[in-house]
Amino acid sequence: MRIGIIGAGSIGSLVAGCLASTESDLILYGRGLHAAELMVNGLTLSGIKDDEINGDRWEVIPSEHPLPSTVHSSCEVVIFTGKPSTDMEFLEVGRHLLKPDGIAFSLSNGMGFEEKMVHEFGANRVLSATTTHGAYRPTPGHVEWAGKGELMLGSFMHPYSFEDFQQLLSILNKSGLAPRWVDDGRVALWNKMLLNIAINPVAAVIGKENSALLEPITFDSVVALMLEGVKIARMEGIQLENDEHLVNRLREVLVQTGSNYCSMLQDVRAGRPTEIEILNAEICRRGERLGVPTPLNQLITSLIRQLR
Ligand code: KPL
Repeated sequence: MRIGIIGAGSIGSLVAGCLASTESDLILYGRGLHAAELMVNGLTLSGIKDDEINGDRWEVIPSEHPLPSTVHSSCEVVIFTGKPSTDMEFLEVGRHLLKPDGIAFSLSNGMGFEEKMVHEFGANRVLSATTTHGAYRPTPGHVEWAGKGELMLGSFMHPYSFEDFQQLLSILNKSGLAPRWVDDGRVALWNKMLLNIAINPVAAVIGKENSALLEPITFDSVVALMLEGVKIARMEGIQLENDEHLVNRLREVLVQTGSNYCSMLQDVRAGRPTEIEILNAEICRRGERLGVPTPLNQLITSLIRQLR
């Protein structure tokens, strides 16, 4: 099976590094020094798994180069693992790589990209997916697998079942990425979204690790932000667990990731664009469409926009 990974950053390189131990054929699309390292010297993987993967294990397409015609319509699966500002470029690369009956999914945080994929490729070629694996890049060509999570895959608009993706799930399983099929992938997407809209912007504003959000007054604000999103999800017909369960899950994640500096805080500190537009701003947009006010998400969105 040929798999294209579009956006070979931390998570993309982790996925590629894990898939390298399977029989899959890999194409990576990335930018800058990191992509150059992946192409010439390969990848050093450390943390949960230590490995050295040779640069000839995959074909790297640097974003600075034109897309080669040799890889046109060659991938059975395309996995998007990139940042929001590059959506259009990524979709174009996906269109170039995917076979006419290929399947696409994204492991990025936030919501809205699945709809864009559906628009681009068709509803029956898009799955919803999320991951709780944690990874960062200490240096170009090196990825630290910091937290072992799982990779959830499920139906987005087209109702698929586990049996339809046995080969892909078995490759992902062999790779160590701990795949789990969920019948309604949209619920999994929303569950991750709810955690990210609550934790990420507040941790980014106060500039502290996740455990600081467990302080009672801060925790109440974090919960209130999440519950605005819960309302939107339910109005969209998503069957979530009850509020008490969702709040307990939020607390649990804050405890489990207590020493983490969340991705939005890392982006703010590095001067990179944040994911606010596909997280809290997306909640506001959906609220506007439904006529549901989302004042806390609006407030935190404008605070984060001003942190740039
Ligand atoms: O997904 C995360 C992130 O940092 O983006 C959480 C779960 C909040 C962990 O830090």
